[in-house]
Amino acid sequence: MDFNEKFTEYSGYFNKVLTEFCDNLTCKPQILAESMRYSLLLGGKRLRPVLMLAVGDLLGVDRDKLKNFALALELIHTYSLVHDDLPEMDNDDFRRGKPSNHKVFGTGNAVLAGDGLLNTAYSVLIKECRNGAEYVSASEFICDYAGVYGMIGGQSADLLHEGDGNYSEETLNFIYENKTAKLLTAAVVVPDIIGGGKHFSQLKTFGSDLGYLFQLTDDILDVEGSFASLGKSTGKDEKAGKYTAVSLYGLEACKLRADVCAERCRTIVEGINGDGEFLINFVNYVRNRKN
Ligand code: GRG
Repeated sequence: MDFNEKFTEYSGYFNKVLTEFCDNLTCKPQILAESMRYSLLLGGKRLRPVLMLAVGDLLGVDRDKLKNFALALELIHTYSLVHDDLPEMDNDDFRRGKPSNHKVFGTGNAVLAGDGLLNTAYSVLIKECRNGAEYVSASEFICDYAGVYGMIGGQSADLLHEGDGNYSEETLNFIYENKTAKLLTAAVVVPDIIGGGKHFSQLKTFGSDLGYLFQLTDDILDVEGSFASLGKSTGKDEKAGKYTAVSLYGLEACKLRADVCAERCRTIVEGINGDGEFLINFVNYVRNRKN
């Protein structure tokens, strides 16, 4: 199977899990379930679930053991996008090429849809904890990395420094590491925790490097990408005077940094016993992505 076929196989498996979850979402009033479903089924790339399943395959961890962790992570990721698009945050009218949640359901409902997605993710994780100590550890890891010492902390720093024009490289790294890299790190570390934790530190570093690479390519795409391929507005960072890796290092230096980061990721995968071909191609895909 080539990379695209394998990617489609992983995302197809996950989309079935997600569709079943959406079909069983019967909360009332109807608008709550509808707005949660809207953002979940808007057509995301499912990068985090795909990564989790692929690392599971590399380590020999059954995907049935991972599917609810992948679901929880995608629920958390989707809530973060719904809240990030709000006028009080990044103020984006489009997401994945379609109107953002608040443009369809209104700001109040979008806040609640995000809250509902996050809260339900924790219900899913708490249920997983009944399966044993390693499931508790994996759930704890996701909570920590999505929370105030993770993604929320990164978003808070981003909001705090918005409009500063420029700030230290250290602050920029803090934002990227927490806002972007921590959820990707959770995706690759959870299969290892479930599988016995043999490659914990290698995979933590892989997640951190992959997250930085992802954010670098995000900054590059904001300059070089198009609405047609990204499904969201471009050129926003420069217009808003936002400090990014591109404004700090320049476009070409950013590309070089992305290359170095991708190489570090590939080296880590090569150091793990097993078939790492898909993950190496995943790194190349993130480096060269157009959306
Ligand atoms: C609101 C707590 C809170 C956090 C928001 C999502 C986010 C954190 C910020 C968005 C800004 C941004 C561009 C972050 C980079 C990483 C990211 C989450 C990109 C979008 O992820 P993809 O490409 O999205 O995986 P799809 O649509 O494919 O699911």
